[in-house]
This record gives sequence, structure tokens and C-alpha cells, in this order.
Amino acid sequence: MEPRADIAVIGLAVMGQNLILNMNDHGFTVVAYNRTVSKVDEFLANEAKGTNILGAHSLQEMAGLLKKPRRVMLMVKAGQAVDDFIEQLLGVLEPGDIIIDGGNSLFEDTIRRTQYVESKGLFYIGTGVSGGEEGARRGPSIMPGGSPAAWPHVKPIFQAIAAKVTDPKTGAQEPCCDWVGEGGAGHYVKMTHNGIEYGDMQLICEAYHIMKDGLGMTPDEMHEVFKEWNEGELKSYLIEITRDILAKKDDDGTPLVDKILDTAGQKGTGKWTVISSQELGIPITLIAEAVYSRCVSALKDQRVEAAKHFPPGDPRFAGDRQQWINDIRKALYASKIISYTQGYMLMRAAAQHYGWNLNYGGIALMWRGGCIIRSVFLGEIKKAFDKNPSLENLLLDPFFKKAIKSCVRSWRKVVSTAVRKGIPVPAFSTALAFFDGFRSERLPANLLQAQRDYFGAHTYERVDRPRGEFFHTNWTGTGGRVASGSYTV
Ligand code: 2AM
Repeated sequence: MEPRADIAVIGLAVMGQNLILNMNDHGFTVVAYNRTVSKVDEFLANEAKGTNILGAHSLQEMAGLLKKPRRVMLMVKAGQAVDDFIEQLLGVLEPGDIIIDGGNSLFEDTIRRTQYVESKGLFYIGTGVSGGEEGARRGPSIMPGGSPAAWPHVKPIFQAIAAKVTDPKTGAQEPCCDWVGEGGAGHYVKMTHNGIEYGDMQLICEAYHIMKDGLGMTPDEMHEVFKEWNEGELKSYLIEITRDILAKKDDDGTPLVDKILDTAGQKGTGKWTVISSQELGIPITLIAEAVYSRCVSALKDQRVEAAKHFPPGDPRFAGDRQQWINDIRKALYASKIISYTQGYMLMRAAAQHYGWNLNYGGIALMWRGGCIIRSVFLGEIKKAFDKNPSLENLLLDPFFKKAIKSCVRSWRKVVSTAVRKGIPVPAFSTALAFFDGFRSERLPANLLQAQRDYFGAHTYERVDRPRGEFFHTNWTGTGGRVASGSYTV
């Protein structure tokens, strides 16, 4: 067997097959392998017919076909399957070879696997691949992290197959793929992408809900609104598909969207984002509300019962419809700025905690095309980080600062009216609450610290003394004078 293949891909579900076909289109020779080996032959006889794609019927055969250092990419179910394959691959590969996991793995698993594979003298890459089946075939967003030494060997393949966006300044085609960072950084950024995706979808759903119930609009009318929105600052894949979904008719000619049961599913990456935010102490309130909103939607039977006990009032918004549509667009835009601000705060905290040197502008570029949250908005984030690579907080960038200021009146109007009319807007309103909290020089946490010191002697700092000096008060005159030793932030 002559080693002539550039890369192997293990896992012939649709994502794996499409990535292989994409690599083949770009002139790379790929070996395909799958646990159920019959799928290799099926693939070669059908989708891969007439291409340069090779098949292997064992991992040994696969390894023999690969040029060195060998590059083997796993596109298998996240979890045990990845660990099992790593174990088997360690038996057929050699030091210097590279194992890549392109599945939706939890970043903590990727941290562990990177260390493990490196301890055997091989290299490891855990990479986010976003864009669904179509993205995998035509150009996904790819977010690789892991062993830095492996990146130069993988870069030409990944950047060739990734989505491309045009740099507005130079006109050059930039790949939506760059090195993210060490260990689990790639999968962390992909997880955050998915969390932000949850947020974006929820925001669009809240805008739809207000237009539907508050303004009494039909799907066709809302289709027109989303069409218009997709020509402005909200232009994005998710607005575009929403536009098309609203125009879609069922077989009987009525809007299909009205026939779809209102209970949302989830696979877990939004939840992981929220769990990580809790561990790092970062308020990604909007993504959290988006995850919980799916949970509320799933309680369909209970909601149907509760609706009988608490029937809705008249949800109609008074006033000019076109004006409201403008206000809703601004509420959506401002909330979206908050969501991305929170997402970037989370990545910044994770980078510090896990020791990753994240390139924030590069991440915006990777998300700019190919993936589900792709949008012109991410181009603005990229610009903000290009202008100021050490930008601490997106809200403080002049462009976003001005944008929020121009939206804030409409945002308050939409949230307060929705609240009065009983239309739930958890993401719009939590975004506004975060904004108001974040821009408050003084919050009521002074009282909270007093309460903690009262019942638990947790101590407090004073406004008239330097930070880091802790005080305890004997609030009742009967407690001890000793502060709690277990004080933690
Ligand atoms: P299969 O075709 O043999 O089921 C998506 O499910 C991909 O992950 C498929 O290629 C599938 O292989 C593979 N896969 C799922 N669970 C696996 C496991 N425990 N071990 C190996 N491959 C697995």
C-alpha cells in the first residue's frame, strides 16, 4: 500500500460524508472509514462514486494509506465513541501523527483527550464544525483548538474547505477558520457559538410572538417584515430562514408554521454554555433565558392546563403598526448586542481560567460565514476587535455604544408593553435588565452583603475604606464578634 492519502475521516454519517466530499472537491485525497464497515462500500459506490476518495476496511489499512504525519479526523457521535476510537488509533498510529475530533464534544473532554494523546507523543485537535450538513458540504465554519504543533499540518486542508467571506477593506477572501487556542479552546468556542445561536433564535421568536399576538399580523405579513430586516443591520442566516419559514404553506395552502407544535427540543450545547457560565461566574443571562424558554415550551400539557386558570387578556398593542415594527426591530438589535457582549465576556473569562490565548476578532471572523449565527453583525464585531484587540467589553466599543443608545427608547417601550399585555419576552427583558444592571454604578448589593453578614458573618467591604478590607458587624448585639472563616466570593 502506497501512502498517498492526505487525511482520513472516520464516521460516515451525513456530516462526515459531506466533509469528505468537500475535501475531495478541494483536491485532497481522503480515506473514509466507518465502524460499520459496510457503510464504506456503500459510500464509495454511491456518493463518492467517480471521486478520488479511498475506502479502508480496517484502521490498519487506513493508517497504511496515509502520508505522514498522519491526519485522522473523527466525525462520530460525541462521548464514548471518541474515546474508543482514540484508544484504537493509538494502536495503529505513531508519535507525531494527529488525531482530530470534529464532533460536538464537551470542551472538558477535549482538554482531557488533548493531554492524553499528547502524553503518548501524538497530537490532538478538537474542532468545532458548524453549518450543518449543507455547511459541511459547501463550506463550514471551523473552530480548531488542541495541540498547537498540529495546526500547521491541518491548516491547509481546513482553510481550503471552510466557508469564505470577503474582507470589506481588502476584498480578499478570508476563510472562516483559524487557530482558536490550546486544549479545549476550539470546542469551547463552538459551544459558545451554539449558546449564542440559542439566544438569537429566542430573540427572533419573541419578535414573532409580539408581531403575531400584539400586532395581530399574519405569517405572510411577518414574512415581509423579516424580508426587510434581512436587508439591514439584522441581515443574517437565521433572519433569512425565518423569512422563508413564514412564507411556507402546508399542503392545504395555509401557513405551515401555524401547524407546528410549540414544544422545543434541545441537544445540550446551550445547557453546557450556561453551566460553564455558572462555574465561571459570568452572567450570560440571555442564553440562560433562551435555554429555559425551551424548557417552558416543553411543558405543553401543564401550559394548556394553566391557560384555563389564567386566561389571557387582550394582547393587542395600541398605536401605529409600522412604528411598533420599528420598535421591535430595535429591541431585537439591542438585545442581540447584549447577547454577544455576554458571550464574549464568557469566552474572555474561560480564556483566563483555562489559560487560552483567544483571538476575539478571529472568532468573529470564523462565525461571520458558514455557521448558523453568520451575519453582517459579526462583521461589526470583527471591526471592533480589529480597532482595539484588547477591547474589554463589546458594549464599550463606539459602534455598539451608539447602536444601543439609538435603540434604548424602543427597547424599553417594547419590553414594558409586552409585560403589560402579558406576552412573555424573557430574552428581550433579561437583556434590558442586564444592561440596566451593568450600567449602574451602584447596585443594591450593599444590602445583600449586610444580609449575608447578618446571618452568616460573611463580612463586607466599605465604601469609605480601601478594597480588600473586610468588616463584620454584630447586628443584633447577641451574636459573636468572630467573622465567618469560610468567606468566598
Ligand atoms: P456506525 O455507522 O457504525 O453506527 C454517527 O452516528 C457516526 O458515529 C456513525 O459513523 C457511527 O458509526 C458512529 N458511531 C456512533 N457510536 C459509535 C460507537 N460507539 N463507536 C464507534 N462509532 C460510533
